[in-house]
Amino acid sequence: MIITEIKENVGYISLNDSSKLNALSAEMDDQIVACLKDFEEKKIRAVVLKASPNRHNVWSSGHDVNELPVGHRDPLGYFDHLEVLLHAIKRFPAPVIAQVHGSVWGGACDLIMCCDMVIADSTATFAMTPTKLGLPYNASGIGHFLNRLHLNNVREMFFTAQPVDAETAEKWGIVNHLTTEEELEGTVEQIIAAILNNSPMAIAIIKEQIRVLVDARPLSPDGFERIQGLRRKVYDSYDYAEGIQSFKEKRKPVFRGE
Ligand code: YXS
Repeated sequence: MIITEIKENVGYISLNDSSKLNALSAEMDDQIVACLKDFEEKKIRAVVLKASPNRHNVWSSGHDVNELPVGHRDPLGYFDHLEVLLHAIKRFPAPVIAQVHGSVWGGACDLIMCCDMVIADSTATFAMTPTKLGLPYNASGIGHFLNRLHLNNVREMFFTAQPVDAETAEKWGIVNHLTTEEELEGTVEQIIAAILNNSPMAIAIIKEQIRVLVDARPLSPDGFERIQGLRRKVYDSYDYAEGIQSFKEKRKPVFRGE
């Protein structure tokens, strides 16, 4: 599912499941989480998350749709394997840098948003797809986008589910640096070289402070319960079942708004 490597205190993780275009299956999520635990024990100073090239030029096709519950169960609960992976990335005590070549879809977009930095080349696109499946994204996931992008751009990504091209992604702030395909690796290595010059303890603490500060959103109990109730309405809906079914049948969904 993944290829891992350690070179001079830097850990490299390559998504490597070309059969489903690096879909973030539970197995792949768990392997990345286990690798991060190993990297932490080895006091790795930076992690690069990238994808092995595939014929479809897809970095990751997002959550494995075949593993999504077909209704009547929260599809993105706190302990869903993908959510556990996102927590692990946010809490890893060193910078996690996404190196992106190719298209990024759905839950993989959220994964990118949880990385500390994103370096992408001109082939990169980013699509946020829950509405394509009639799926109620979760509050923490939407928060990852709100922490990074202007509100109007967050709405455009979620409401259109259209891929955002590399140049727009840089303009919107999804990407730290946009490079040519040839410059991608070199640019990532330059960022890492600068990181390795600095105190790993100070970096780890400042990363955790940033996480605590950006995740600190006041939410009333009524607000929490309203969000959960609205999400249940969606994952219990005809539209969600139709979204999943249409993907599996490789046809365009016909939504009813109920
Ligand atoms: O038909 P076979 O068996 O060869 O399998 C096909 C696809 O079914 C499979 N595949 C996936 N399997 C599980 N989960 C996926 N996310 C997924 N994506 C693809 O990979 C094989 C090759 O795909 P194919 O023939 O469509 O390749 P293509 O080059 O024509 O198109 C590549 C994509 C990525 C444009 C296309 O596969 C696609 O649109 N995939 C779905 C992207 C997407 O909507 N992902 C979001 C998943 S749901 C999620 O992440 C969150 C829950 S949410 O939606 O809330 O964000």
